[in-house]
Amino acid sequence: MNFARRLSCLLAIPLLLTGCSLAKDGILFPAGRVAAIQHDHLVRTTLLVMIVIVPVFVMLPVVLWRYRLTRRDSTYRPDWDFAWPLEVFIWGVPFVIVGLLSFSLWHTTHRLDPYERLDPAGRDPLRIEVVGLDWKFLFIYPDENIASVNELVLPEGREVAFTLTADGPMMSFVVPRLGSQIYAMAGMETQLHLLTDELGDFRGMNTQFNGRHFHEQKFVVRVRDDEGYRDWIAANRAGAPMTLAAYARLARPSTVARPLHFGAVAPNLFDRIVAKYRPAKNTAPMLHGDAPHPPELRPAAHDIPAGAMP
Ligand SMILES: [Cu+2]
Repeated sequence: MNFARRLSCLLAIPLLLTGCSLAKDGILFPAGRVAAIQHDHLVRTTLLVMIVIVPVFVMLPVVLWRYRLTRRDSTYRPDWDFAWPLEVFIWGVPFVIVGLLSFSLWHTTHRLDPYERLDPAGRDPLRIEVVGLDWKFLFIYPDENIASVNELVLPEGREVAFTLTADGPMMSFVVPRLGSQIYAMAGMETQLHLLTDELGDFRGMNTQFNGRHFHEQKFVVRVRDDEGYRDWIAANRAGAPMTLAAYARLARPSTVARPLHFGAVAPNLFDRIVAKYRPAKNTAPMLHGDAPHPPELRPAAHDIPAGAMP
């Protein structure tokens, strides 16, 4: 293989590696306000760091070639030890870049505080309660009194205020195209605010390893216009109610083949799930006495078939 062909093969590698992004998924294709800010931050950071990386990667082979052992005519200055302009350049550029990166990161981090409201008009956000289960996600719409499993439908352009918890091990709730990574833990509540600005179906998942069926803990996020959202709510109402017994069954480690829909939700279900991991009142915190116990954990015997839920 000649040099040119070898070089073109080498250049093809990064091209092949971009294969994953051709699916138009992930942070490079933001579909919401938060993801857009994260995307811009990523691009800005990459460009800033390129100021250092590109010259190094270009000059390293050039210098190696120019001062190679077999070359006799390059200038060689053994007495050289210090030069102010060079020192200022070598230390000054990284200093300025680190400063800019710090400022950019500080600024972006504060803009992306998941507890902060996003809607500039201050309209009421849509409230959704998320419960991370082994190995599915339960979404409760408290204002609509409905719930779904592994299907999250959001109205376009409306701020969504999530409250998250887990009933089992720690979960990491991620919808890459909405820019949303946040952890959920048993007995605790986390908040997350998102604003969608593109219609479509997006991939969501748990990225915190939680056992055997971890890779199946995925869900679909459907961003719909107001009419589509209303239709989904209406269709969802036909589902069976999510009683405490139905929830207890759902919470057992298992996977669901298709999204499930529930037409009503037991009162304060989310708060009950969070409270389950708190010691009962008037009980010494470390004593287990009559404190509620976490659900029994055992491997999934079989998948719950869709529609089999009461
Ligand atoms: Cu925590």
